[in-house]
Amino acid sequence: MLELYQKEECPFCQKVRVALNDLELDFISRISHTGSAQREFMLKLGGKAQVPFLIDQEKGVALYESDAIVEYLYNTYGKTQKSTTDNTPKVCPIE
Ligand SMILES: N[C@@H](CCC(=O)N[C@@H](CS)C(=O)NCC(=O)O)C(=O)O
Repeated sequence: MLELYQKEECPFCQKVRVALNDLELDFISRISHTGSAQREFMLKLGGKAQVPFLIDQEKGVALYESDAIVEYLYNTYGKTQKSTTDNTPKVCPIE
C-alpha cells in the first residue's frame, strides 16, 4: 500500500495527488500538520519535516521531493507520464 504524508493546501502534495489519481492508485492519506502525531511519525521514518513524503510499503521505498515521487510513481506503476503543463503555484500557505 502507498502512504502519502501530506497537507491538503500544499501545492507540491497536490502534484503528487494528481499523479496518483492519473495512475488510478489507491493510497492512504496521512495528513501531516505541524505538531500532529502523523508529523512526528513521518519525522521518525524519514528524518525531515517536509511534505509530501511517500512510503511504498510493498517496494520498501520512502521518498521526499514531489518531482522524485511523481517520477517514481510513473516509473514503477505506469504508463507514460502525461505531458501536462504544471500550473501549480509553488507557494506554501502558512499554517
Ligand atoms: N521541493 C519540495 C518542496 C516541498 C515543500 O516545500 N513543502 C512544504 C509544504 S508546501 C513543507 O513541507 N514545509 C514544511 C512543513 O510543512 O513543515 C518538493 O517539491 O516536494
